[in-house]
Amino acid sequence: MDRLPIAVVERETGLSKDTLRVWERRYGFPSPERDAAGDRAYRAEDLHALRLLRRLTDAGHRPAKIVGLSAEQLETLARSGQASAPADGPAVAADAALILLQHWDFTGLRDHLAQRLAQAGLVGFVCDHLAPLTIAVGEAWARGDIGVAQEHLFTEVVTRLLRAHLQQLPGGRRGGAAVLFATLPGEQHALGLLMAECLVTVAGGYAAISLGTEVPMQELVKASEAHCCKIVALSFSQACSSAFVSEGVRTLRALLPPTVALWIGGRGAATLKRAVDGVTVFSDLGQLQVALDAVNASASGS
Ligand code: B12
Repeated sequence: MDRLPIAVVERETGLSKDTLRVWERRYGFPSPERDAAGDRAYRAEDLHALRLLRRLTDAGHRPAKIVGLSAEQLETLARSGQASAPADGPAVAADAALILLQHWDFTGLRDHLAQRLAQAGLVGFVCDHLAPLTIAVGEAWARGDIGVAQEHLFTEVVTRLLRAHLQQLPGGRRGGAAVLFATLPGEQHALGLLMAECLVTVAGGYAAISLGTEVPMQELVKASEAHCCKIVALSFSQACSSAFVSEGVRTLRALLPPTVALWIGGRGAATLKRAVDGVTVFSDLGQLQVALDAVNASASGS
């Protein structure tokens, strides 16, 4: 039978190691075995209940009331959704895009977002509309208002829309400083990275090269050499543990030549406790925009 280390359970459920240990102590669930080294070893079949618990506690249910319920009881609770959630739980976002997604209206969602993009321009759309909407979609998924298929649909619609728009922009490949965009193995979230790529492309003066998600570090290094990259940009979502971010960043930094800058962003990046030489942490897209504006200003001044 499969047994999982605590780090894997943390990544798979979004429940922190501390929460897992506290629940074990207080409520007796989960109750991992110990492996040969004495470390906690969780049953793979407990993941389902733990994911449900994550969703329900995010929706406002108190752990004391629900940790320890069977997976079937948790499923029933999750299915009953808002009816059983406390009245002050997060409201279903009124945003039209979320409503379209909840109704599986793929073309409606595409048209709605395309209209917003046309109105706001790429930077305004990404920073003011898409970034908060993406968070709202994640919250709707965590509450059980939408399923994984709808989350995938959202990602698909947004990715196609932004990629189609990027293709129409004047390409910056020739002469511009090459920036490689990627995530490390284990990080599947790509929308934050794509949003950062949009801002860099619009800023001009850069050649954005997207390698997508889960790129092995050695391959990233090879790609950066092949493209004579000036910058490697990584994204770490909220799903990344601080240990994953810290280890990934430090290892890649050591593999890249010092002449290549390493940019990191996303909510997970903010968990990097100590500054690492040669690594710039962007707390949000606004900070990236400020940095890009500063580079543009000094380039036009010189
Ligand atoms: C879409 C999505 C998915 C898709 C991803 C598809 C894809 N191709 O991208 C799929 C279905 C695969 C998925 C899977 C999972 N997901 Co998910 N997902 C999301 C969602 C809705 C969007 C993710 C995203 O791209 N966010 C982009 C933005 C919003 O992220 P950001 O970190 O805030 O970054 C911002 C800036 O900092 C900046 N930025 C980001 N990167 C960079 C980089 C640079 C260089 C710069 C300058 C700036 C920058 O841009 C962003 C814009 O504001 C989020 C919701 C959320 N809040 O992020 C959940 C979310 C991240 N997922 C979550 C979870 C739990 C998971 C799974 C573990 C679920 C599971 N058990 O299978 C897996 C993990 C997969 C993995 N190993 O990576 C949780 C994490 C909970 C936690 N730990 O706190 C979230 C928060 C949902 C939730 N509310 O519970 N997910």
